[in-house]
Amino acid sequence: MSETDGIVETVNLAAEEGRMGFYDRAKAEHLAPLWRVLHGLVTAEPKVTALPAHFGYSRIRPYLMEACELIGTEEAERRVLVLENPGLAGQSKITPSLFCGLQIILPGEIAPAHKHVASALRFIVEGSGAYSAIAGEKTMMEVGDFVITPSMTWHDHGNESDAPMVWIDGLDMHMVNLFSASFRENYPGAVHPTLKPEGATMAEVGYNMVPDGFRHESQTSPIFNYPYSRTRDALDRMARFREADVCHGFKLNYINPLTGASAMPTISTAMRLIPAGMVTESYRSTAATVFNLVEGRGRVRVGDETYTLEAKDIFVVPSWFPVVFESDADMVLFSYSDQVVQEKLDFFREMRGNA
Ligand code: GTQ
Repeated sequence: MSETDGIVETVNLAAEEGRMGFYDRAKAEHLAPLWRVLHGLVTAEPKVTALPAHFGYSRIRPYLMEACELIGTEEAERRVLVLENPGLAGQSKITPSLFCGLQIILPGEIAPAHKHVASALRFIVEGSGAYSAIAGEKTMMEVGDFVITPSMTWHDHGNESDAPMVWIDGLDMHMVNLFSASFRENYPGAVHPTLKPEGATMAEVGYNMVPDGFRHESQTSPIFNYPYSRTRDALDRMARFREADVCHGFKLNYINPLTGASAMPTISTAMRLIPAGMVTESYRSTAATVFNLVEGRGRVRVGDETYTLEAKDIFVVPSWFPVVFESDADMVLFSYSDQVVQEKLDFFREMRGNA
């Protein structure tokens, strides 16, 4: 990409020679001619720098185990291997707006308490019996659970089981940093004191009822663990009487039960079931999306790439890349994306089929 790739097509290139002196003098005042860059800034179609990518869990897992031998959670604060988009190397980005990491925590370890403006989601990939403590309430985590750490909320993680626990960390930190709005604090002590018994929040807001006078100021859902057992059950029952969407199969979006809005204000989250034998119609949208295959087997086509998927694999569909799923055995896929932000800002766009 050269400096003038964005030059407006009507600009007379021969005449530009005579304007160079002006451009140089303007530059000294930190002024630049828009007509030399405009069409690189306001493009006719999305200029996508991220690439499709597939992270096979069986290939990655040994690196997570090796990291455990090399560094502890106290020293690292969070023992995470960042999944980097090959088109965005060195930026800790899975897409321009989203972070994706795999965090591993061994029996007896604690990831110390801290809080930050960035919101985080955990999606459990391996193990059981580790907990996340969020604002003083613990939740035990199982494979397929979707757990939320809202903005500026104290959180620590611990593993009380006898096996390693691995989860996906999805964060919106790159959105926060785009606006130079990041703050972080470490808690004085490894763990935050317990303020509520386990299951308290689920009792308050998890049964389509709320305590009289219940108040919740945050835009993030008060529910911070959406257990897989319930999600899976809902998908199963839905698949018995609804038609599958030709592009998405059976797709359920995670919502804030108090408002019906996205469970997190900055990250859209969903779980879908693509029944065995289904080949979806091509779909593309401006929402860059990270997927994790929870169960099942099949393939996904992202642009010109085809990936064979095994359970626990992660893959990325960048903005505006067409995606097609081919399911061999009932595929259950978790996804997170920046769709909700684009919708709020009125620029989300999607295209179904090859239209
Ligand atoms: O668990 O708080 O992967 O703050 C990156 C930043 C995890 C966390 C990450 C974080 C966390």
